[in-house]
Amino acid sequence: MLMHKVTTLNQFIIERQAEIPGATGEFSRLLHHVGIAAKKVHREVNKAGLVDILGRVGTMNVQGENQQKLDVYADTIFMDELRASGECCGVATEENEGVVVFDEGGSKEGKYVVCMDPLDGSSNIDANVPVGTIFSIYRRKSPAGEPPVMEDFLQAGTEQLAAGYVIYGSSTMLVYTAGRGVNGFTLDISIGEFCLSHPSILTPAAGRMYSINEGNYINFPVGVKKYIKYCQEIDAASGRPYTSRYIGSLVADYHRNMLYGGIFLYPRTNAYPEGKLRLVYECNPMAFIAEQSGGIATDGDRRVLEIAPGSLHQRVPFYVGSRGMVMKLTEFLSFFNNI
Ligand code: AHM
Ligand code: MG
Repeated sequence: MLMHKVTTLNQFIIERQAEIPGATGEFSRLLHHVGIAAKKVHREVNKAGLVDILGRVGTMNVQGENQQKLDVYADTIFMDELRASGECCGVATEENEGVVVFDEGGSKEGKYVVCMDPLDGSSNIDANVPVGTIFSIYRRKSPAGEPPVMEDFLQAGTEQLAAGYVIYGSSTMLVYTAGRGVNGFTLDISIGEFCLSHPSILTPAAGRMYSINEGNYINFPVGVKKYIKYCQEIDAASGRPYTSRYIGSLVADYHRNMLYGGIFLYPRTNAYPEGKLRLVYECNPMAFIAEQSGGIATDGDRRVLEIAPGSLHQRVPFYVGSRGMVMKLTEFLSFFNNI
């Protein structure tokens, strides 16, 4: 019988490490631990309906949103694994107001900091809708051996060493980039390993799907309203009308659009005058992946990766996806001065 060669995430990380000049095993070890945490969260997400882990835990996160039990669980798991790696000196997550400093053992000497949303889209959990983990890895600016400082976490997205997401969907996938393309790994539960299933992902330049919460239409900037109407117009030559698809779970919406070609939009609204999504641990990692797969990410005025973050939980408008679609949107936005 012909056997296919399977590349596991760990093999892949090690092989890639050898290709990067000056890379050490530390970075690989960190990614390895991200993979372990992802498997643990996968396990809990999959049995969530069977045990009393669903539902709100009763506390609010720093943004005043109800925390769900799985949010708390995922936050703890990732935190524990990153601490255990010994390579990470601190973490910023959606669930914690400030940064969490790891000052025990080797962690103090860790060269890296991680920014993450441990379980994005958690309001969907009760309905069995895909949720995701989003992460971003930076090299610290402060000297190793000392506690990390805010500057380590507030670096522009262009400084990311690696970024990725895990989607807990019909199968669980880990997708990441370390600046040399985007690769996707599907969790094979029979062997408990993430296996390379989507090598060198490139998003179509001309997509045909748009994803936006149209319930907020009245509050959108004029350029976004006009762009939505443009997507809905009939024009056989350019494949319009486009298809509207919106799950309300960033990782799932983004992942589908990246594979099929599309644009995801979260503009400023009345409820979220700065935009809803968080620059540091939601938009920047997705933007890095988008660019590495041939797409674009903008806040309407600026390349997302070049925005200097002012605070950990800063929100920005977010437009990401296929190059042709995002370019067209920005034409509309600039024509109407992005207001
Ligand atoms: P969360 O971090 O509280 O889960 O919120 C982020 C989520 C994203 O996954 C998704 O893109 C967005 O919120 C959906 O927002 P809305 O329900 O306003 O359309
Ligand atoms: Mg989130």
